[in-house]
Amino acid sequence: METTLSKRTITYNKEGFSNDELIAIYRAILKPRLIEEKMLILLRQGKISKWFSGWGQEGISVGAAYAMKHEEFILPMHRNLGVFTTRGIPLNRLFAQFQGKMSGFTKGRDRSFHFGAKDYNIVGMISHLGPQLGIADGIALANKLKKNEQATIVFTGDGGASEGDFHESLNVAAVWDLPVIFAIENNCWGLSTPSNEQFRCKQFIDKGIGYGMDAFQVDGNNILEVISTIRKIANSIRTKPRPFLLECMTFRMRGHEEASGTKYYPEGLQDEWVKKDPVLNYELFLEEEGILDAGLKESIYAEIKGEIQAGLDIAFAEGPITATLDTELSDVYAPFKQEVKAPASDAKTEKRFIDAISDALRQSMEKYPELVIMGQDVAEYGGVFKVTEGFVDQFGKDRVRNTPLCESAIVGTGLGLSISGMKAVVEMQFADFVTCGFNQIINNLAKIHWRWGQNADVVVRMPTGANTAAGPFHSQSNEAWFFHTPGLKVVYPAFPNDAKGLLNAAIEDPNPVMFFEHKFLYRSIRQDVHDDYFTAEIGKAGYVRRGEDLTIITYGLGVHWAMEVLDQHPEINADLIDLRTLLPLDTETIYESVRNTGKVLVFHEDCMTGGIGGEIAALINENCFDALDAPVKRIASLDTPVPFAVPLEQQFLPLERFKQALVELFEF
Ligand SMILES: Cc1ncc(C[n+]2csc(CCOP(=O)(O)OP(=O)(O)O)c2C)c(N)n1
Repeated sequence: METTLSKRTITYNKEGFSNDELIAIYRAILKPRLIEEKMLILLRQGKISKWFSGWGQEGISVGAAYAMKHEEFILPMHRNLGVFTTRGIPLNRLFAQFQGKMSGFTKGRDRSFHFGAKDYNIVGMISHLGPQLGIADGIALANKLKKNEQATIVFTGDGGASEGDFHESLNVAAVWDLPVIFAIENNCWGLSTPSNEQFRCKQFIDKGIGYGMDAFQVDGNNILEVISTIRKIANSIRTKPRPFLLECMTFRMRGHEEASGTKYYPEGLQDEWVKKDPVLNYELFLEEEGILDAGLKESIYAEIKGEIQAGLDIAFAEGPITATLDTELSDVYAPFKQEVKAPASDAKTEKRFIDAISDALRQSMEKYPELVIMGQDVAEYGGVFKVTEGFVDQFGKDRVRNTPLCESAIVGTGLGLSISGMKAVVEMQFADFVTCGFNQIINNLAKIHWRWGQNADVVVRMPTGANTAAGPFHSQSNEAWFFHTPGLKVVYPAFPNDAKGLLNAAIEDPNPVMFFEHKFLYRSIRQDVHDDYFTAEIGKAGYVRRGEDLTIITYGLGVHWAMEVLDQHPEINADLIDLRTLLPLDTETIYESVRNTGKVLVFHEDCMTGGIGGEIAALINENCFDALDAPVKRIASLDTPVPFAVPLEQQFLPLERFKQALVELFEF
């Protein structure tokens, strides 16, 4: 790679920049370049793992970080080393991060730039690229609601902009007038794929009009143009919140990552772009202007190289990380010791399941002014199940937000709110639609605390389940998808009082909670529910009935089916356990009961294969084998999608098979 240029090809406008500032910008743009030079050597020596080069794109990273205020959030991508250095991240920690060492930002759990640093107001990416954009919406929403006159900038590549998250996030930002800058680094390639195989529009700014958003294009290699443009946009949106699309034209000089090479680049293309190098052009400009002389240049080089070497010395001196089981396990969740809150009085009112949910939401909204509810049609319409009816009148539209159809962006927005110290409840219109927000839940909400210590204070409400003749896309039981994911909590009440107490508890908990509400129960069951605010313990199962013949372990609608069938069999005295929380699972209660009865039937509405019943059966086998008088029995729905027609759905559901299995186990 070239280290000098004989002729400048970029024209700079230094109006508004003092000479001192121009030199400060020089220091800032030179630093990531010199780090890269060093990294490439270390990579060849096998001393660091993967490296995603930002060589040739420094004008954008550095320019953006330079233009934004320190207290404003930046959400960078994999080529934005310059964001981290310009924000002043200590280099020893950065290098320790690349080496998987303890003093990095993820305790060795994640690599390269996959980390955030709250002290520096940086939220790092996950590998999936696009989800960053939705998080930026949430941070921008928090800024807007707090009226703190802050802007946010989030990056995407031209390839990442093909993801659905790009569309969803820009659309939400436009509809909600969020103060966020979507910076697209258009470096012409996504891995080996050139732009003409990635998108059909001529340029990204053409998309602005489609989103109803202003769009600017800049020469991303011209750092002064980048800074001036971002300053102008940020200044404007701080006081008049709205999003902007900023397309930064540039080129990726090196391979996608160092090992993958650049064979697919047409001959001569890289040579053309060398002439447009953002660092060398700027250096030449300062020299031509008489702002940078040989002595100053030499001392700046020496100073930065010294800083890099000092950082490397510290990072290399640090020993490899020690694996500690306790730390690994305990960091999965944000530390939180639930204090169960009793209601202030004994007053109770008979309520349907749905009213209890509504009650909890209302009282939590009163308790937490920083809580925001988001979902499709949740505002004036009150949600399709009317859970939030009347909420807009009481809490206003800022806090009860109708969303466009975009589950991924909205879950991401919830996370962004949490990063900004707020709380979010996201309503899935039906639990089935969570598939469209799956990535944000599984890869962002669930892992973010373990990765870099940021909690995700988001509750996702999941109206779930069948028995309503609603067909395969409005009936699924999908709790097992989340049960399998460390970092989430999965709550699934069966009674109105539990629903209220557990929903309040879920909102109180700073961790992400998937809250399942069975739609069939919404209006079919009633119970006396405490009027006052209270919480129930997350992670605690309950006995609905006690008996010594056998144990039934179930949750949700299964509890009510089991009660109904037991009523028809007065000769069977069963322990009926309502799990209430699936993750963390109350194994203590399960084992206690199984040891008392010796026979166990695990029963759920979800399909058999890969269902939670399999896990519970395995745990019982491993932990209570000596207490068992019969094989653990599982009863579940058929391994098919959920059918629409009533006779098909009833055959699919497990009730009839449960009746038979219960008697057989009793007689075993
Ligand atoms: C969802 C997803 N699909 C595929 C990949 C693999 N991948 C990583 S980066 C990349 C190309 C990204 O191109 P672009 O967004 O233009 O950014 P650039 O690397 O050019 O800076 C691909 C395909 C991924 N990380 N995530």
